[in-house]
Amino acid sequence: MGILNKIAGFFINAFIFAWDFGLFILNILTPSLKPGHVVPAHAAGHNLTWPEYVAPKEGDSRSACPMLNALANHGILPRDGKNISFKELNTKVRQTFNFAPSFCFFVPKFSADFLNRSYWTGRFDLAELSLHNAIEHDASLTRQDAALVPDQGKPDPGLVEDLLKEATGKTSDGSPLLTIPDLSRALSKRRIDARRTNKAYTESLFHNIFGSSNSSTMLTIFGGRITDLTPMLMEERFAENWEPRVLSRFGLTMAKFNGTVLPVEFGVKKNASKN
Ligand code: HEM
Ligand SMILES: *[C@@H]1O[C@H](CO)[C@@H](O)[C@H](O)[C@H]1NC(C)=O
Ligand SMILES: *[C@@H]1O[C@H](CO)[C@@H](O)[C@H](O)[C@H]1NC(C)=O
Ligand SMILES: *[C@@H]1O[C@H](CO)[C@@H](O)[C@H](O)[C@H]1NC(C)=O
Ligand SMILES: *[C@@H]1O[C@H](CO)[C@@H](O)[C@H](O)[C@H]1NC(C)=O
Ligand SMILES: CC(=O)N[C@H]1CO[C@H](CO)[C@@H](O)[C@@H]1O
Ligand SMILES: CC(=O)N[C@H]1CO[C@H](CO)[C@@H](O)[C@@H]1O
Repeated sequence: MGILNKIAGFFINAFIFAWDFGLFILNILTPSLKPGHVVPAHAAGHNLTWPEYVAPKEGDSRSACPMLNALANHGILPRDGKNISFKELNTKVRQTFNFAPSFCFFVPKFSADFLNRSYWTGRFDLAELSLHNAIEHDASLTRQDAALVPDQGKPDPGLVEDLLKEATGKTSDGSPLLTIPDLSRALSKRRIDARRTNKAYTESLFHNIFGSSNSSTMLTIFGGRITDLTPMLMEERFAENWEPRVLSRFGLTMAKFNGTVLPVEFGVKKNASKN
């Protein structure tokens, strides 16, 4: 990457983090959205009704990300998972999951960069996002490592089952709930197991933090609810009447999200050093 690109990158990131922090403050100052009204009018999923789910067909493109695959399975992104613009990814993730616009720009921009494409004009197929050690990394919760299972586009039902049965919490209506310690425990088990079974296993602080971030969305956007996570992780399908559990008017900011991610990652470390 040229020096000018590096300088531009620095300013773009500084701008995104300042923007994100501004939204974090606005969320504190403004009233939350009402349950049942999180997905905006004119977006798929508004009024708790999602477009039809169709399981992926032979030849469709799918990624290592359960939530993005669900967008394609419901036709919110193209059903074949192909020829998607980075800008479209930004919009659809914001409308569907109530992530803040700062986050929804940051991750697709990061993806365009690692695919050497322009965020503004570039297009991609979902499977391309699974480039190993870009975002995709070893010891995921729903996929075997890429060295063992090269097709990262499908969940591994055994791994998903292991994760869901870690849930020790209860919602007020008594249904099972995944908690921060549950997620830390699941991640440390996966890291130990992946290190043992995959000769090509790699781990880095960068990917550990991203692993914790990616999985912490199960606690924030999905509120840890096992009844919603089961169809999402097993079939990459929205539960009936699903909506994001984050009610902040400007969506889930990176600044706020860090408050979940760091305790999860810290919990993994503590558990690992005890053993
Ligand atoms: C904005 C664009 C997004 C991109 C480019 C993206 C990309 C990815 C990729 C490449 C992975 C695989 C990482 C691994 O190896 O485990 C992943 C995992 C994951 N993503 Fe996304 N993602 C995006 C948005 C989202 C959203 C909006 C959510 C939740 C609402 C989400 C939730 C997750 C979860 C829970 C995992 C972990 C799955 C596992 O551990 O097996 N992602 N994502
Ligand atoms: C929202 O959905 C319910 C049933 O799911 C329906 O009765 C109602 O008319 C819908 N409201 C709007 C504004 O579309
Ligand atoms: C991808 O989409 C763009 C914009 O709609 C279109 O111009 C292009 O022909 C498409 N490419 C393929 C391979 O379908
Ligand atoms: C992007 O470009 C870099 C530097 O030229 C290269 O090392 C890398 O393999 C390219 N990545 C992709 C996904 O093509
Ligand atoms: C969130 O944490 C990550 C890594 O821990 C850091 O790189 C990033 O700047 C933080 N984001 C914000 C908005 O504080
Ligand atoms: C939803 C989420 O937290 N996605 C993260 C997954 O990991 C990538 C990079 O490894 C991050 O940029 C995303 O924020
Ligand atoms: C993977 C791992 O070592 N998990 C352990 C985390 O800590 C709990 C309780 O301290 C153990 O029961 C787990 O086996």
